[in-house]
Amino acid sequence: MQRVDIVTIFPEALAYLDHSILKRARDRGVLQVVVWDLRDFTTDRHRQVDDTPYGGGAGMVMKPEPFFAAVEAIRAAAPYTTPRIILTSPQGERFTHAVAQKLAAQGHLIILCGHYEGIDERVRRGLATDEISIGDYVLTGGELPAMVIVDAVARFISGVVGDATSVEADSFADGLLDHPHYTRPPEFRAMKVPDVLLSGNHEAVRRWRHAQRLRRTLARRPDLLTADTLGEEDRRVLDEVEPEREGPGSI
Ligand code: 9D3
Repeated sequence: MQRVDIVTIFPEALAYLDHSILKRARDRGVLQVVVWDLRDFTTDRHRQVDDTPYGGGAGMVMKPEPFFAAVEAIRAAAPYTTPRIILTSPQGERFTHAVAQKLAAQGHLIILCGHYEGIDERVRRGLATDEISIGDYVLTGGELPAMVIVDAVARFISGVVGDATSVEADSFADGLLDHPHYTRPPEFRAMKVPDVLLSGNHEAVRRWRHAQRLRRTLARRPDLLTADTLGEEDRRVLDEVEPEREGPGSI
C-alpha cells in the first residue's frame, strides 16, 4: 500500500482527497492519505507557525520546528518506511508526468505545504529530499499543489484507475496530446462526427487517431515533438496531415 502524509496549516482545504477517484483508492485499501495539522506541532500558547524574517523585510516566514516535529510524528506512525519528503515551493523542480511516475514507485511520501512568503531554509536543508513546483504561476500556498501531486501519483497505483491500459495510453505517457473524441449523436448543431469513426474499420480509426494526435501536438505543443517521441512512420504521417486550425468554439 502506498502512503502519503500531508502537513498543512489548512487541513480542511484537502477535503477533495475524500472524493472522486482518490476516495475509491482509499476505500480499496491501495492508498492511505493522512492529513496533519502543522499547528498541532507547535508548543506555544498561540500555536504560532510563522515569524518575522531575520534580516528584515515584509511578510512572514514559516518556522522550522513544527515541520521537524510533524515529520518525526509521521516517522513514528510509519516506522518501517523510508519516506521521500517533498517540499512544495515555487522554487522547486517542475512537476511532470515523469516526476509523478517516479514518485509513484516510492512506498511513502510526506508532502510539506508551504505558505506566507516562504519557509525557513532549514526545512529545505535538513528535512526535504525533494522540492516541487507545479508550474510557473503564483499560488497562495502548497495545498493545491499537494492535491495535484497526490492525484497524479495515485493514477499510477494499480487499482486506482479502473483500467490500467488507460493510464498507459494517456497523453504524456508517449509524449503526444490526445485525439478528438465523439459520442452520439452522429450530427449535432451542424457538426458531424468524422466518417472514419462510423466506418467500423478499426485499422483506419487507429491511423486517424494517431494522425490527429500528431497534428494537435504539432499545432499546440510543438515542444513535445522531439526526436524520441517521433517514429519514422510519424514523420511520414506529419508530412501528410493538415495543421490543426479549428480551436475551441470555432466551427
Ligand atoms: C515573493 C516571492 N514569491 C515566490 C515566487 C513568494 C511566494 C509566493 C507564493 C512564496 C510562496 C508562495 C506560495 N506558493 C506555493 O507555496 C507553491 C507553488 C506556487 O505558488 N506555484 C506553483 N507551484 C507551487 S508549489 C507551492
